[in-house]
Amino acid sequence: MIFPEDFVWGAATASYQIEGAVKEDGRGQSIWDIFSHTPGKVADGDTGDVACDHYHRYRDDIALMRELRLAAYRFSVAWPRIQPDGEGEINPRGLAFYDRLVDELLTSGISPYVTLYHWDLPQALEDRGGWTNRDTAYRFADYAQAVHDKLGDRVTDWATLNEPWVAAFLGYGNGVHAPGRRDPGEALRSAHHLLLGHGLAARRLRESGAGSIMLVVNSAPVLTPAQVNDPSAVAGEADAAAARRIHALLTRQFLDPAVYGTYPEEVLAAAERNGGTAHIQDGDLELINAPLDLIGINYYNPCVVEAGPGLPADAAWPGSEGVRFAPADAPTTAMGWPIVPDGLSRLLVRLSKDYPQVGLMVTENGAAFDDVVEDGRVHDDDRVAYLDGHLREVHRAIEAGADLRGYLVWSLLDNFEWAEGYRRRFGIVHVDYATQERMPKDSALWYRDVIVRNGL
Ligand code: GBH
Repeated sequence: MIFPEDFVWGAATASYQIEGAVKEDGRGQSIWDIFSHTPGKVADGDTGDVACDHYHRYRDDIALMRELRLAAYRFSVAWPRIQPDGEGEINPRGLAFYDRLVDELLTSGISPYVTLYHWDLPQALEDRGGWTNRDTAYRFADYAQAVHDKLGDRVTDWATLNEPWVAAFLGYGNGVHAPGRRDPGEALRSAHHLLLGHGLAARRLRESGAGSIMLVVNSAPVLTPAQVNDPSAVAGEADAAAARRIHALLTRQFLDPAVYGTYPEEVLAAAERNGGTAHIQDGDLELINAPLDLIGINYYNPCVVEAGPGLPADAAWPGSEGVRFAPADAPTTAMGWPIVPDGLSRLLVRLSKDYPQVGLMVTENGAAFDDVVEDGRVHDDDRVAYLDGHLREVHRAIEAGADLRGYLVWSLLDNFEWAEGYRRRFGIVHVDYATQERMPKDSALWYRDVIVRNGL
């Protein structure tokens, strides 16, 4: 099973999950500093204060990437390192870190993929309403410009936002993520302002000569229970309607405005029921519809739903009234997420048909398992099987005609898994947090061989 010659192989991380050094070189606070230090918000009271100490160890980490033969490394920039107050003055010491990181990557022959926002909003902006405040979108565009001004001579591949669905609906909807607010109307408004921020930033990046601009979404095929193990199962009308609505709320809410400048009617209906649509101003959709090179897809598991007459909306899913979120008949990871590899090919083929003018890249895929260190090794056959199964589906999607440019595993390192803290390990490289020692798991060595062969 050989992949296209120019297929990009790599790994991904995010600033707050790996950097640590939260008080260094003038970094301001982010909503995740405040949230993780609030008792009861993160498992075991974990915080990103030290994380993988990547801020100090990036050289060694890049040496490791090189040993693993990665061609690409996707990382995110911490906005509060660049603008401690979220606006105005640029902090040169914060920018300098990413400058060193990019230079070290390029020297090592690894292409940097820069994500501008992976959820660490400056707390100073949250104090003014965060993403519920329209002004945050404009502040984001200014910040994006500042980062591009510094790195744009060497970085060609840019992503604006990581998973705006999660930022809006877990951050402001069910409150499981920072800033921990719970209001369906605020969540929908935040989603719109995130999109506006994307459009404004994408335009600024384009004008500044950025090579490639991407929006990264968490997406999933939305299936009925019977479709999990039987892709050809035909759903009844009520179940099919539930699945269509959830697909609109999860994926089309972001990709339709970005690619076509339109909102699905399901999103407008959800807004109507939760405070109205006044936050969607004339001209916004045109701004959001900025030319896009790539859609980044983060895939972990399918979304399984059926009709649930009379059920209220889930807090993370305003507009999901009458839908039941159902378990999947499939084995699960340590997160409890079902393992359905062919969900990835089903998703990629569908997106390549729905958005044919934009290329696709798998920007995250991976799994947490209960790793065991034995004689200084982690024999994570479960993770190898997960990755192998999903890569076969990536290959299948390419054969079916999807314009798929690359695959980035989540994650390079075990790291701070948001509300789950350090107890959930997604890395292909094990991190001993007591010593900060890194040790490639069997999955990392397996992945290196896949990259070298450009195939399975
Ligand atoms: C990604 O998010 C992140 O980008 C990354 O930072 C993170 O570490 C990684 O994945 C692993 O979690 O059906 O309401 O229960 C994953 C986002 C989206 C996963 C929503 C679980 C379930 C939503 N996720 N999803 S719900």
